[in-house]
Amino acid sequence: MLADIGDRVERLRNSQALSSPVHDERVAARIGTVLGIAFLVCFLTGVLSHLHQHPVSWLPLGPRPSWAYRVNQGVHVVTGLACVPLLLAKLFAVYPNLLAWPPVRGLVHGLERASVGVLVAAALFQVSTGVMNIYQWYPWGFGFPGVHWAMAWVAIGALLVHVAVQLPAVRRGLSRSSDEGREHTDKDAAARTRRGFLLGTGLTVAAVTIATAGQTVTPLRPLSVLAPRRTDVGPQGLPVNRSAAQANVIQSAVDPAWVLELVGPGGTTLLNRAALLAMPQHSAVLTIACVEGWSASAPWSGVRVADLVALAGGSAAASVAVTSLQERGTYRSSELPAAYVQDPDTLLALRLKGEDLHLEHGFPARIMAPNRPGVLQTKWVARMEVRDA
Ligand SMILES: Nc1nc2c(c(=O)[nH]1)N[C@H]1C(S)=C(S)[C@@H](COP(=O)(O)O)O[C@H]1N2
Ligand SMILES: [Mo]
Repeated sequence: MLADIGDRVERLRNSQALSSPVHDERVAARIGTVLGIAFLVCFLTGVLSHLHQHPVSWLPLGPRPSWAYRVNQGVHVVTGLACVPLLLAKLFAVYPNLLAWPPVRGLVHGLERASVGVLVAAALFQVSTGVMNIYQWYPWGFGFPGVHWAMAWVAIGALLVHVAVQLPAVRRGLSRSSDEGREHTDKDAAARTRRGFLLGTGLTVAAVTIATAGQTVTPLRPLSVLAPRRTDVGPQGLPVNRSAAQANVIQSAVDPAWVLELVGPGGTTLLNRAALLAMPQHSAVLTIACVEGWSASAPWSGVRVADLVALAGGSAAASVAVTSLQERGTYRSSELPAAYVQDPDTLLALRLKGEDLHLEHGFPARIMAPNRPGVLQTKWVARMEVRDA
């Protein structure tokens, strides 16, 4: 019975339908190397993004350089999207190997096969949920960031095992030119097919990159046919991520009785918009750099957070906990570590491009700081609590 299945699988594997010069160690090694590098860069930028959002004492990420998070996140999304065609091409190059019979030859081989299964599943999960997140389509019932973070470790672990096991094959594959053919008769045709497949994969990666990178690289904007966001479209010429209606703040944000509740060692101060506008105003070109890859810079102005901290009686070592009028949702609150608080460009922004802040961009007041993930640029601020170290 088993032998029978084995025979059939073997016949299928060797059949004309499955045979292609593309199912070749050289093709797999080349695509695999590029995929491995893209995956690793995507992983590392993902870890950095996570540490920006969940600060740790051993890696103090600060407000400078101001462009770092935007570049990090652009690279994360670009390399993640590049992994989609690379992963599909790699799977196509090697899939007859997945049909090898018997499927498991002993313990080590079994573990190696299992790690490939985990790798393929985790990589497909990461790229597909990542793409769905960029397009803000959430058909699942779990919180995206937590699961994406956990699965990244599963994927990178399986990748390291896979690379270690396959290193000899990768070396062999890379050292042989993809032109030399094994079969004499159709050697040239096979080499041409392999070259064409590699070229096609490369062009697909380039096309995906060009068609999406314009959401942050302005000169590429006209070519960004696949990018979900145009960074110059929206109220005051900026995109909106979470709208006032989605956050359920349409009424509370325009209530004339709105005051900022500023809590600190010196007690609680209530400041309305007029009082905030009467304080020294500071302007800076600041960037919204969304985790989803798009970013947009504009001139913002408002009160320096450091000035508010001083007013509340906080020291230079104080951090600030920010809470929004928004009553529910992960991004209704954020924390400004001391390094951000002390940066002269960290603002409680009241105006954008010389106009009052649009409701969609966080009216009456929002946090804007350099080198900060978009998710932490809290809109519709209600309360700031100064916490001295
Ligand atoms: N209160 C609140 N602030 C928020 C969010 C939110 O969901 N609630 N979303 C954040 C995210 S994910 C981004 S990218 C920026 C987008 O700012 P914008 O809509 O002004 O472009 O706002 C941030 N501020
Ligand atoms: Mo965002």
